[in-house]
Parts: sequence; C-alpha cells; structure tokens
Amino acid sequence: KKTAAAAAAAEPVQIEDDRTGLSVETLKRAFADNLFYIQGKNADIATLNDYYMALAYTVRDRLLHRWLGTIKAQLKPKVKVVYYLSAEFLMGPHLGNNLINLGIYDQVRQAIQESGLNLDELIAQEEEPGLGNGGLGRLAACYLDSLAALEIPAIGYGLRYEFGIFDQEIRDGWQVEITDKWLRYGNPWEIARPEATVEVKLGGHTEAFVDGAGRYRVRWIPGRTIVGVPYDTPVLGFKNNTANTLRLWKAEAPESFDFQAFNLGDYYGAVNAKMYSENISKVLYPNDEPMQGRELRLEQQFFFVSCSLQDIIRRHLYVGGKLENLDKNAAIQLNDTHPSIGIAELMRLLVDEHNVDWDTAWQITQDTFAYTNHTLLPEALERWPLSLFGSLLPRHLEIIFEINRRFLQEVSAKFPGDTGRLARLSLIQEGPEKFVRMAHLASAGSHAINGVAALHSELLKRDVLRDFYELSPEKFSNKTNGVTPRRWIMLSNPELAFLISESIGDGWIKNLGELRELERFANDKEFQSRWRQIKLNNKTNLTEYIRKRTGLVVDPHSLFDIQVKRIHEYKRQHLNVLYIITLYNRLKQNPELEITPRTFIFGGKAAPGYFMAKLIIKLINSVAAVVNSDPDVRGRLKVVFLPDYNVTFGQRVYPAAELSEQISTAGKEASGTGNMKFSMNGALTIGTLDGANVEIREEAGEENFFLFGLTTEEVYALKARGYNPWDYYNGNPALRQVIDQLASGVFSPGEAHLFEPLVDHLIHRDEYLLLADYQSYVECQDRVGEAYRDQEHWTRMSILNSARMGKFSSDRAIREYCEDIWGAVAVDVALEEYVQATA
Ligand code: 475
Repeated sequence: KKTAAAAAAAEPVQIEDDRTGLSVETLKRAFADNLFYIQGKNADIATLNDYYMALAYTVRDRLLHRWLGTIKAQLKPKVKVVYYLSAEFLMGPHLGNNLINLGIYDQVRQAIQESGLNLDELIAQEEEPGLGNGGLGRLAACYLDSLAALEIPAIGYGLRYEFGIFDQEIRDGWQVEITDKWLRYGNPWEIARPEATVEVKLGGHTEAFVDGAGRYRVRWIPGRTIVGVPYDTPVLGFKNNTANTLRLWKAEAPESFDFQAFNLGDYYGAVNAKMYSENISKVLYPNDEPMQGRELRLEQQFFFVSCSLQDIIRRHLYVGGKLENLDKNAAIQLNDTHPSIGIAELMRLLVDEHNVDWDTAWQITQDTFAYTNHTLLPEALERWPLSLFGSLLPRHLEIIFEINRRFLQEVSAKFPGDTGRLARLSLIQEGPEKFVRMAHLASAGSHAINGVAALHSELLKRDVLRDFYELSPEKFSNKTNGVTPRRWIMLSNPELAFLISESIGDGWIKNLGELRELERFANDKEFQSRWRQIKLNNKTNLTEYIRKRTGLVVDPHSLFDIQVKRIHEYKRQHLNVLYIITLYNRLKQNPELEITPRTFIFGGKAAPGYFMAKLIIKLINSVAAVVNSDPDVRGRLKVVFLPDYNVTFGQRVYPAAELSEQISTAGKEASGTGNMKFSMNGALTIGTLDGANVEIREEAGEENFFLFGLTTEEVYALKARGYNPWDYYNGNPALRQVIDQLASGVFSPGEAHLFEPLVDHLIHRDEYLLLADYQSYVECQDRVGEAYRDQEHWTRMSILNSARMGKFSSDRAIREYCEDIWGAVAVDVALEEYVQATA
C-alpha cells in the first residue's frame, strides 16, 4: 500500500510561485510571508499599517515581472517612447488601482478576509502621494494610466517632492496648512535606482574658446553641481502585461562635495551645502495658476528637466540610436511651460556636449518636443526675470538669445517691417525689467501646440498664442482632456461598474464609447431603480464620512449638490454661496416654502498666499455655521465644507454627487476634468459654456444639462463696453439683499467687516462677473430643484449622462496624442520569466 507522501511525489504538483501567483491561497501565503519578513511583525503586534505594507509588497511583487518584461520589450532600437515631462503627477493611492489593473481585486479581497482582515481598511491606510496641485497634475496621472492601458511605451518624468501638496485643516472656518509628510512610513511602490544617478550643473558663467577644429565655441563653467537620483514607480496597464515607469528625481549633494569640505575641517559647512542641494526637491509649490518668480522653482524645473533629458539621451544611445534620429525614438511632451526650459537644455546638450551643429540640433529639438497649454489666465503664464534666469542658467540664457535671434529673423522674412509683431513674438519681453517668456520658448521649440478643450484651443489661437498661430498654424490642434474610467468608475464606484457590466458587458472599461449601450435602459423602470439605489448607497457612504470628518449629519435623501476643485475666484465658489444665501433668505421670509431639500458640499484647497481664496473658504464655513444651526431651515438646507480635498476624497465624492457645479466665468477654465468624473458617475451638470463643459453638454444632449450664464463672446463684449457691477446690484433686490448681508456681518457675527474685501471686489470690479451671471444662475438652480422632484425623469437624465461620456476617457485623448502628435504605437510585452540570478 502506497503512503500519502509517495502518492503526492508521484503526482506532478503545480506549485504557484509566492511572488507571482494569483490564487487566493498563494496570495494569503505571500501576504503572511511579507508581514513576517518585510515588516518584521506577526499578528500579535502588527498594526493596520503593517498589514497595508505587507499587502502592498505582495502586490508589488506581481508588478515586477510585468515591469521587467516591459523594459525588455521597450528598450530596443526603433521603439518610439513617449516622455511625459511634468512638474506634477497627482497619482492618488496605488493599492486599489493596482488590484484593478492586475485583475485580482476579488481574489485579494477574499485572501484578506480569510486572513481575518478587511481589504477596505487596508486600502484606506495608504497615504496618497500628493505630488500635484490639481487638474494639471491629475491629468498627467490619468494619461500615464491610459498610456499603459494602450501598451504605448512611456516614461513619466517629474520631481520626487519630499513634501507634496499641504494637508488642509479647517480651524475656526479658516484654512490651515499642514506639511504633507507622505514618506513618513516609507513608500512601497517606488524603487530607488542610485546607479542611474545624473549630475546637474547650476550657476557660474560662460566663456568663449576655439575648439580643436578651429571653431568658435562657448563653454559653461558652472558654479555648483547637484545630483539627481531616480525613484521609479511602475504604472500598470489594465489587464495587460505593460508596466510603464514613472521616474521621479530626488536632489542630492554630490559625494565629493562633503568630502572636500570635511578634509578642510569645515564639517558644518559641508552638511550645510548638502542641505542646500537637497532643498531642490524638498517641496511642491502649492500655487496652481498664478506663477511666482521664485528662484527655487526655476531650479526645480531645470533640475528635473536636465536629469530627464540626460536620461532620454542615454537610453537613446544605449539602444544604438544616433542623436540625429532622436525624434524617431522619442516624443517629449511638455505638460505646460513648467518643463519648457528643456528646449534650451536639449540645445545645450546637443550643441555643447555632443558637438551637433546648431541647425541640426534645432531641427531635432523641434521635431522631438510638443507643448500643451493648460491656462489662458495671464497671471499664470510663466516668465522669468532675465537677471534671475541669467545668474542661474547663464549658458541657457545665451542659447535662448540665439534661438530668439534666428526666430525673429524668420518672422521678419515672413512679415517684413512688422515690428509690432516682432515685439509680440519675441522670447524676451522688453521693458524696464526684462523677462524670458516660457510659453514663447515652448511654442517656438515645439512642432505641436495644443489646448485641452475645443473652446480653449480656439481661444489660444485667438488670444494668448495668436501671433504664433498666424506664424505656424499647422502646429496647432485641440486635444480635449479625458480621465481614466479605471480609477474614476471601476475603483471609486464599484456598484455602478457592476451594474453596467451586467447590463452591457465589460468592454466599456477599455472602450468607454460602449457606455452608449446604456441608453436603451434609460427608461427601464427596473434599471432606473437599481441606478437610483446605487446612488443612494454612495450618498449614504459619503454621509457617514461627512459625519466622521465634521460631525455634521446630512440627509442622504436630499439633493447632493457638489463643488470640489481648487478654490479660485474664476471658478466662482462664491457664486454658489450667493445662491445658498438666496435660498436661505427665501426660507426665512417664507417658512412654509416647499423646496427640494439640498446638501451643498464643497471641497478644495486655496494657495497659501491667495488671500481672496482663503476668505472664500471662510465664507463657505461661516454661511454653513449660520444655515446649519438655524432650526427654520432644518431638513431643507445644509452646507458642508469637507477639509483636505484630494484624490482619495474625490473617489468618495464623484459617485455620490447628483449635481456637479461647473460654474467658472466663460473663457477662464481651460477644460476642467472633475466635470467629466461627475458626469460619468451619473451627476447632472449645472454649468457655463466654459472649457470642456461645452463638449460635455454636446455629448449629453442640451436637455440633460443645466446651462446658465454669459458666453465667452458675451463676456468679452460686456467688458469691452464697460462692465459695471453696480447696475446689477441696484437692479436686483434679491442680489442686493445678499450682498448687503455679507457687508453688514450677518454671516460673520462679531466681525462685521470680515467679508468686506470680497464684497468690495464684487461691487467695484467683479473681474469674474458674478453679479452679471447671478440671476441666470439662480433661475437655473431653481430649475434644478424643480427637476429633482421628478425622480424618474432625473434618473433618465442621469443614465444618459453616464451613457454619453465615452468621449471623455483619457484613452481617447491618448490615442489622439499618439496619432496626431507623438507617432507612437503599441508594443507587445511578454511576461518576464523569473530566473534565479546567475553570475
Ligand atoms: C486647468 N496648474 C484645468 C487642467 O488640463 C484643466 C499651474 C502652475 C503651477 C502649478 N500648477 C498649475 C494649472 O495650470 C492647472 O491645473 N490647470 C488646469 O489644467 C488639465 O482641466 O481647466 O485649470
């Protein structure tokens, strides 16, 4: 009789590798193993964070062979790689997203459950890497997701800020900024690559010399050296083998630096110099649109761009490429002008370091770079004082002068005698203080320039880059933004994702256009009721979160009316507040008034130095305090400001929203991307004809969109003929009452003058035309309240909104970039076999 052991030995047993296996059993074993051997804990003493880390490492192991396979497939001659240069990547938490993209969400949930834990709690442990301010940084993250989903070889290059966007607390209604120590407990998603370190030079001066071939040359004698150390994070594609790389640079002092000083006995000086170097990647500048001409900011930009370009050239040469063919292997995208110094730096690397002649170098540069503009606000356009620029980057300033000299020659040839045009196009802004105009550098040095929504791209051609458009119209195109349905539907709204897949299959996840098939359920009673139930569940979850975070109890059956985004005067959170006060006044004047019960929810950070934006936060909280404690409006009106809006919080908010506030002054919001996330998740939009709202309305159908306000043309015309906010104040009693209440301290008991700066600005200047749009907004909001009473019709509109948002997938946007700008195509990736290392 055979023993059990002998029987087992006879059977060819298939044992899954603990680091790659995807079965529940294997995942459980790997999880326990990582807890013990990586965290050094067992169940007796492990914290929730230990469990999170053990799970993160379990998932990371499963990324690695996809990642190595990808590197192998992409590090080949003839492969074209997209290099996305961005000062910000607002990635959001990785764990849940990686589970989705690996396709193991359910297995891991079960494995964790069988280990006696709860997956949601572990996911909630992750501190998100807040390496961005808002729209621009989050767009970069959605684009990395789509590049990987579409198997396009891509590297995202940026800065590894030690402190990301500040955490926001609200004290006494005011924003307080707290340092974001996101690396405190370590970051399991990144791998340092110190062997790929590069050097970056700064400061000093230049000198002329004659080279061996008798040619006149210039060399840069830099003042100091910084070292850039890359930290890589794999970015998985959805259920494929591609794992691209996000490569973020950390600034360090060169080794030689401290040794030198140490030998001289100046230990303190050495450590000081080291700290000075490390400063460069210390902190993210928390200003989104208005630019600040800080030297450290320019150092940051140059630092990460120079590291990245050196890395790109190294890769290109490694696969046997010739510099003349760089554009065949590399497409470099500038995410706004923040990395645009790259144009001068690539010229310097080619001409000074690699001995390429100027004309060839300029051709390579133009053919390689492309530039995306994200804002029309004049105060956001980057320009650097010549003096500051020249002292930090003396050689680059010379190169920019030379680019400009040749560029203006071309302009003269095309528009002879047009000196006004020369001055307008020049890369240098003349005047008592001279500036380098970074948008001009980016435009001259790129073969493609794009805006981020149809309207925005038109306005770019008409206003900000008009002269560049007249010079080179062929460079211009529109690339309407998009967002990833993996994070913004599947991960954040799993119940909705399940209902959709059950109804139309799961092809929509990779091909969002398929959501159209939901249209046939728009009138289906059974489907409608499930749709509504899911929304209610999401609202109930948010209600619970609001209670935990603020102590406020809100009614999940009220209309959830939500505005989440950076706080900005042009985004007009305070117009929303004017309506809330209007409603409040109506209820006070007529206590029996029947209105649709509403919960107004706000979230968003203000730049720490932006006084008006901070005052708007205080205003929202002050109005909330009065309204929420007034028994006269109980059950009908609630106002919530949720502190510390970020990606994690966004994932809770979009699925729970019924009304999406997109109320910027027409012509000011380049695109918006939150508007897309709301709508995909079934919220209706109240909005102006601004940014991508125009296209959202076009897709959803005008009957499923709440439109109000002046158009861009009307805004221009009104300003041209002289806008006087007083006329609106005097002509509208309800408006006047609201303004008077703000001015007299009704919402700031004991501090009558608190909101005076806001009120003054509104009645005297009102740059963003709140008063002009007030009546139209109020009427539109009233229509919203009415419409909500017909739940069947509302649900139909909600379903149609989701069904028709296919266009706003970042997959569509990335396909357009690949076809029209980058010339990049998918590369098949085979999984890398794990082989025991041999010498
Ligand atoms: C637009 N950020 C949105 C989004 O295209 C648009 C500027 C300077 C320094 C740091 N951050 C910034 C932006 O300019 C920005 O976020 N712009 C936004 O880009 C993506 O959807 O309308 O305001």
